[in-house]
Parts: sequence; C-alpha cells; structure tokens
Amino acid sequence: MDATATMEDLERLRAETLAAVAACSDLAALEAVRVAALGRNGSVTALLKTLGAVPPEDRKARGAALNALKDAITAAIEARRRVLEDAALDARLAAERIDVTLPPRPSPEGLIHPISRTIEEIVAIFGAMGFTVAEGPDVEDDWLNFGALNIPPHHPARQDHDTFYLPGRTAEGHEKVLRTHTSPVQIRAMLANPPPLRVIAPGRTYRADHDATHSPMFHQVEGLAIDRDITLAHLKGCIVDFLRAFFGIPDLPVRFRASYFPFTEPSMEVDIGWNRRTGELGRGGDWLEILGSGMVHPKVLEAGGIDHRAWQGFAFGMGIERIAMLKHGITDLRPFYESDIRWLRATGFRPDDVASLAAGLSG
Ligand code: 2NM
Repeated sequence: MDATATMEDLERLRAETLAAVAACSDLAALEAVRVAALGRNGSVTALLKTLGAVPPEDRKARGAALNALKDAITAAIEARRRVLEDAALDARLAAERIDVTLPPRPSPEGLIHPISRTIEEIVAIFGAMGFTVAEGPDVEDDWLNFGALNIPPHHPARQDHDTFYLPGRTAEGHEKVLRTHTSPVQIRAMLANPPPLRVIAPGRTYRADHDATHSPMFHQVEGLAIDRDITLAHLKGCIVDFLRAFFGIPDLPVRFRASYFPFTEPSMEVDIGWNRRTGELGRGGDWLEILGSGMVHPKVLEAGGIDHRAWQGFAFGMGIERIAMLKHGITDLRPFYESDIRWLRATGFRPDDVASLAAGLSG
C-alpha cells in the first residue's frame, strides 16, 4: 500500500491486523504481528512514510486516519499482550503448583545394626550412672592385653583366649596381638587418668575360634569403677540395675555366683532368670550366665599406676552379641557379620528411634 491507498484499504488493513492480533496464541506470534504492522518495514510504518507525498490539502485528514490506525493497532497489541502474559503466568502457576499437604515421598533409609544399637543402649544406661566411654586400639601389645591383667606368660588363660599373634614387635619389644578382650582399654584408662574412675569400654575383640556360636571377631563391653571405698555392694547394685534396665524387666532375677578370673579377686559370674525351654527371660526357674565381674586385683591396679592400698574398684565384662541375641530373640550368630540387607531390614533399628533411658529401654 502506498499514498494511493483508499479509506477502504486502510479499513481492511486495520481489520486484518486486528484479526491477526486476536488470533495470536503466544507472545512470539504477537511480536511477529507487531513487527509486520509497526516495525521499521511494517505496513503501517510504510503508509506513514508516504504522508509527505499526499497533497497538502488532504494531508491533515490522511495523517489523522493513519495515526488512528496506528493507535488502534498499538492498543489492540498491548491489550492482547496483557491477556497472553496473564495466561502464561496462570499456566506457570498451575504447572508449578505444590501441594504442601502431600506426605513426603519415602526416601531410602539406613538402619542401625543391632550391635551398634546394643552398644548405644549400654552407653545410655551406664552413662546415666556416671560412666564415660573409653576406646583403644584393636592391635595391642601382649603386656596390656595379658601381663597387666595378671595373666603371666605361659598362663593357661593365654591359650584359652586363642590369641591372634601379629608379626613384629612394638617399640617396647612386646609381642603384637589382636586384643582378646577390651580390658587393655581399662588399663590405658587407669594409666591416663588419676582415680576416681568410672569407664566402660565397648568394642571389637578377637579370638581364633570359629564355629556356630563363636566368631573370630566379636564385641565386648567392660566396665570399671575405681574409688577409695568401692565395694562388692556397689558392683552388685550397678549390675542388677543395668541388667533390669537393659532387658526392660524390673524384677529380673539376678544371681551372683563365685568364680575365678586372674584380673579380679573375688570374682563372680552373674546369671539371670529365664525359661530354658521357651527362651523367655525373667521367669521360668532356670539360670543363664550373662557376664563376669569382680573386685579389681591389686596387681591390676598397680599395673594401671594406681596405689592399691588407697584405691579399690570393681570391673565386669560381657559379650554384646550374646545379650543382643537374648534381648531380641536372635538365634543365629552368623548374620551379625554377613551384611545381608534382608536380615538388617528385619533386625535393624530406625535411626530416629534413639536409645535412651526415657524410652524405658524396654525395646
Ligand atoms: C570380665 C570379668 C571380670 C575386667 C577387668 C578389667 C580391668 F582391666 F579393669 F581389670 N576390665 N574388665 C573384667 C573383670 C572382665 O569379663 C568377663
């Protein structure tokens, strides 16, 4: 179209352009229509450029008509732009809508191994009695593992323990062993801290013994309390309270039976009441050995750098697998070490189910 365009031509251009604007379904199409009409080479722009060629007497009316055309198209494009922008925003709000009332999707969760859980429970109970946790190396020297515990070389207990000896010697010339119990941790605690002392030492222990009821690696927890006037009564009170809290049976029968360990004197093994036939704990008239204990031998106190004339104390030790199996009705020892995810799913504990005294530890 040029300077010769009639009013009908302008009207048709207006109608066509407004129709094109109305037909735009997105902002890109609308922009294309705007460029085609009002852009540098647009149809309306081209008409405005011809205004100079219009005879002066017609120019005013022609200019008014072209401006009215341009204004109408501009207004229609802006109105359409707002509609399309609102629709785009609505679509985005609908697409990105989040239902905050939906429950969260289940996420894969790890479980706490029953050995870890049992250690947590033991730590919670003895922690409430004022004991702190001590740890030490799995590779020990034979002095800390045996000599300091009043088990001299060639003592039969060294064979009883089926010790794993490692090649080489320590800087002090001692033989290297995998610790056969956590007692060396107690000796280290005595050497590192002046009495009074209340520590428990949970951890891995090793004996060259492998059958249906023994694993070459297993877990133990030992406890030690040293003070000026610790007696057998304190030992009995602590152990009875521990066993009743751990098994969640307030009237659990507990029996102390004279025994022998090189590192305690006197020594006692501790039994709990159960039913041998059903496996039920707490009643049934049968006794089940559960731990060893005693008053720390004076030679052991001296090995720990403690004056046995001024201090005395009690100690105890138990197998963690054994008490975990009894508490949870686990009958086979082997799956503890097999990392079978199906067994762990059936036997493990949820991480948010934290061991605490408040929960009663009745499991
Ligand atoms: C037991 C039984 C009796 C025991 C002794 C010591 C130490 F190092 F303090 F002397 N810790 N644990 C002990 C006493 C362990 O386990 C059956």
